[in-house]
Amino acid sequence: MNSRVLVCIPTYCESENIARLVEEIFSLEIPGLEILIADDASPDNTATIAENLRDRYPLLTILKRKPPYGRGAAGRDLFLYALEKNFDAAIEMDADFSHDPNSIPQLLKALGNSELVIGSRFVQGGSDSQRPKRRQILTRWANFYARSLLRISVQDTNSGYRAWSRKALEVIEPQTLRAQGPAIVHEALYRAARKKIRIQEIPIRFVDRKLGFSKLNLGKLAYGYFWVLRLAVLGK
Ligand SMILES: Nc1nc2c(ncn2[C@@H]2O[C@H](COP(=O)(O)OP(=O)(O)OP(=O)(O)O)[C@@H](O)[C@H]2O)c(=O)[nH]1
Ligand SMILES: [Mg+2]
Repeated sequence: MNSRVLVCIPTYCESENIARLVEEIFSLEIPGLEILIADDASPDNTATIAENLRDRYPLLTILKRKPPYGRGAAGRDLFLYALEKNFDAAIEMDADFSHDPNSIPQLLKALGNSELVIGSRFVQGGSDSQRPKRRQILTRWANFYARSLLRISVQDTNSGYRAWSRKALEVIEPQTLRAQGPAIVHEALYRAARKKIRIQEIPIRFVDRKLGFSKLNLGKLAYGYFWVLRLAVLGK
């Protein structure tokens, strides 16, 4: 029997990206693959655009989220759906094409001999060379900060491009994840590492978004740093 894989995509104002992303993922023709989009009432009609694709792609589901909104809360709902619907694996990725959908087969292949696979910019063969230098430095610094404080021997702790086995998802207990913002990537990884989940990194080429706008701002960045510190101090 083929395993069932859920590609989990949080969206806020991704109207210019979402249709092509869904098309590209389904064109990979991976047996057992479904897509779940968790949208936070995007005013640019991202959810409606996605819903209109359902005639062509019945294996696409759209979760129109209610408050509390946020990347973290959406991520938690995506994981919970994967567990509730008994998927064997879940892939989380951004909607802005910074994560190349063509890496999905490699992520799934690597999941064959590990429990959590991270698409990494900082292992051999990976890259983050196309974004403005300022953004690259910011990411490097945030990564150094998280690795040191959380004592996780993963090269790219910030990556939101990951494949989770069902076991790894169960172990992190998504229902109790608390970060509302992007720091959910650290919270989830921290739990997986503490529970001795087998983690593997594979190289990805990370590129800047071409369409739409970044939702990362100073407030979210500061909140992320605070969250990592909080995790390191409290251990949960
Ligand atoms: N549901 C939901 N999704 C969000 C929210 N904020 C961001 N996202 C999605 O999360 C993914 C990552 O967001 P981006 O805005 O690209 O942020 P980023 O990748 O951390 O930052 P950049 O490198 O500047 O693009 C994208 O798919 C966004 O649409 C949110 O509040 N709710
Ligand atoms: Mg992005």
